[in-house]
Amino acid sequence: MRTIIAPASAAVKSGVIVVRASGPNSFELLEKLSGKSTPSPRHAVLRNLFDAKGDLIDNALVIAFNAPNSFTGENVVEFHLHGGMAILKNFLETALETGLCYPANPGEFSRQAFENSRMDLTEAEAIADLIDAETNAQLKQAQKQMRGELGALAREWREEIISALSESEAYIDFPDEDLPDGLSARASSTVKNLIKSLKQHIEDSKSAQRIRDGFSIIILGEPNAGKSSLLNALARRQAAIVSSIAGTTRDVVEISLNIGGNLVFVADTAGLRETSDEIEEQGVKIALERAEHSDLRIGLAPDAASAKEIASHLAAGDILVWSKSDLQSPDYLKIDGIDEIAISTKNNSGIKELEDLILMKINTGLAPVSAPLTRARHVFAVSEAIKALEAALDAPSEALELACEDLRIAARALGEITGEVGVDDILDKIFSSFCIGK
Ligand SMILES: Nc1nc2c(ncn2[C@@H]2O[C@H](COP(=O)(O)OP(=O)(O)OP(=O)(O)O)[C@@H](O)[C@H]2O)c(=O)[nH]1
Ligand SMILES: [Mg+2]
Repeated sequence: MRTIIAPASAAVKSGVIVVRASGPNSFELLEKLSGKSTPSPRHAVLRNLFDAKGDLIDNALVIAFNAPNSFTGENVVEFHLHGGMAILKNFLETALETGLCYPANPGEFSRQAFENSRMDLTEAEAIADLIDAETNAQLKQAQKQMRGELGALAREWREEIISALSESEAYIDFPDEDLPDGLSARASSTVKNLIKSLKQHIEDSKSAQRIRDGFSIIILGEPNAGKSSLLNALARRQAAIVSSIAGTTRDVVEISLNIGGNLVFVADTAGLRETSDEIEEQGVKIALERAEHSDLRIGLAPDAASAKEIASHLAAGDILVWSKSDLQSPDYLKIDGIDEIAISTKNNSGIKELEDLILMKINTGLAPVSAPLTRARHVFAVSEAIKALEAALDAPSEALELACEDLRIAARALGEITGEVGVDDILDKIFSSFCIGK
């Protein structure tokens, strides 16, 4: 393990900047910079730190943590410097000049912690999510994962497969016994139950990923329906251009909002119509494509003809909004599963009601679940495991070995969630998405 160093707090002018060194040389580094011995672990002490010429860099608070009782599992020293840019620059240059340490790569501290079994991959990801969290829902979810809920569940699933596997392998090892048809009744019932629960988790993961990545809403409607006006009303600022010229919005204009503690993205789009304008046509195409992948569609229409048209792009659970209610009253279509509401951005009526309705939809779509799969990586691993488990159930009765191999594949896929069967390039990819100093 190499010794690494990087600011652990933002490297901006501030009261204090914390620089962290981690690895076998960290104590020697502290001794070299301070000219004194390493203080007893976990005790904050003041030390003068000097550069190579013997000039004072800073009088800093330092804390040493001895392996394995540190964040990374290595010897760690935290240098709490006065938060000035010249101090930080001098300090880092001097530290690197000693040849005792290297600048840390993104995520390298967490990687050390992972390599030293201080945490599994899901917990490392949770730290990244915790730091990135901007809403309360994101924070709660990251805290859950940091407590190891997902890691524990993944291990439990893996153990169930391994028990089914060892039971089946016993038949192969003792061929004198009567071979069951395929997996034994007990093993296949374990596998069947597991598939059910894995599928349920994939279903639930949609909610978890929406919490982490944001809930997406798209506004659709014919040109001039008032889409950009609605976006601006929700944003409470002039986010998109509004004009009486049909075809004003051509690209997707997206804003982020915090609605009821949830991260929500609202996208305004080009008005839907047949057009000979190449750019507008592209805008319409993009709007329709995005609508399919959005969590909620708001169809906007000022009159019955355009309401009927826009309703064809909506699905159950979506909202049909009658716009410009100051000009005409709505003639509700009363389609099953579609909520309808009338608004006017001109006199600000119905906006609050629409926001309440949106929040209700978000809350149903974001119901927190226990130990959720929060990343595409987790969902992929679970899907691979399901495929392999289904193959194990389908294996021909005379080929118990094949079924066992499928079980092994499933166990390996689930092991990737916690990193127990880590492939180096996967680990590189995950940790490099973290920031430096994490
Ligand atoms: N009376 C009235 N006019 C409105 C209302 N909302 C929007 N408008 C007007 O309708 C026109 C079009 O509004 P936009 O918000 O630009 O409509 P849009 O759907 O974004 O239009 P495109 O970007 O061209 O697709 C503008 O002149 C707005 O001032 C409303 O509630 N009442
Ligand atoms: Mg517009």
